[in-house]
Amino acid sequence: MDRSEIVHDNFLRQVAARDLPAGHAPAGPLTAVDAVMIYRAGCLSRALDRQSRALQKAGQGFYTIGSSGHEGMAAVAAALRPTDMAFLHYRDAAFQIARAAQLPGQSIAWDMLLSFAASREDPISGGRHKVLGSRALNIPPQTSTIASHLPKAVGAAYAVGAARRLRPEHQALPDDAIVYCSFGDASANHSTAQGAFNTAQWTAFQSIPLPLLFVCEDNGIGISTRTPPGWIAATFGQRPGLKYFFCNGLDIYETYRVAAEAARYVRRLKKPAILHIGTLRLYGHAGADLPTSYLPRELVETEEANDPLLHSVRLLEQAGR
Ligand SMILES: Cc1ncc(C[n+]2csc(CCOP(=O)(O)OP(=O)(O)O)c2C)c(N)n1
Ligand SMILES: [Mg+2]
Repeated sequence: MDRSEIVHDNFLRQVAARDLPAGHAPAGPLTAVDAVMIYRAGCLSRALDRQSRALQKAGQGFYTIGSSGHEGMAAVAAALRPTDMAFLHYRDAAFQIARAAQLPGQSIAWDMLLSFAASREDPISGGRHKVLGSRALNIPPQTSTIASHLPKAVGAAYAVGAARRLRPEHQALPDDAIVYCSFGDASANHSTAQGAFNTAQWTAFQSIPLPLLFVCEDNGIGISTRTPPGWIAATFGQRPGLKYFFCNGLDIYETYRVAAEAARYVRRLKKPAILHIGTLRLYGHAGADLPTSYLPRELVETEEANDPLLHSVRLLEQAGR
């Protein structure tokens, strides 16, 4: 059976039986309204992943790399402003959906489905490819060429300070905007990514403003190659000029709290930071691959048992929502 069906069946059965994975109690500044919005964004993201597979089977969709396991990114979006330009990892559907909830008049599910179907009416790619992105939401569209968006994000963050110094030119973002840039744990090793981190650090080291929040979505794997345990914390924990934060991406309360703290740091000091988010990847890399062919079945099942949506149901219930 397809792992996406297994995850879906587990979700329905476990929610009905209140058989939910254990974890910390909800804590922090996340409001009830935002907690529910974040959960709903995660549910829509999950439904779109399932729909992309159905569309592919029907010959109507062409892209199945999904966001399942990364639903906690909705909590990061909630901690930012829609004017904070966001360069997104391809698993950030929940981020985009949550950001759409911050602006009136958005039809985000429809727009994303047009993209899945490679429709020429897709407002962001015109049908060229399935991409995340939205002009209204300040999400420039990216390809899935890993790490290619990191140098662009560094440039955009530099431009926030440059626009202030060179009035009245090029003032595309508010003076107190920050730039957000997410990527996967394997992408972090790419030389293009390394060049972007170094440029950000080199700039910050000289106290040149660079309000940039990097986010590493660490699901422990890149396609079928596992990241050595502890690598992301080890490599990012002590970089000069790049402050390190960590949160558990399965906990929307913790993710919101730490993302808000990291965003506040970047916004106030106009210095770059990196938020390392512990997450997991459900259903393999894309529709075409079978994770149990390259990972031990027990590991796949342990991750499925930690479905972030199940954690969110528990957290919302514990918070009395
Ligand atoms: C420049 C480039 N090289 C290789 C690939 C093929 N590729 C697609 S996804 C991926 C691994 C990404 O892993 P990670 O950054 O951990 O993100 P995840 O899919 O786990 O969220 C690779 C190597 C690519 N898309 N772009
Ligand atoms: Mg990964």
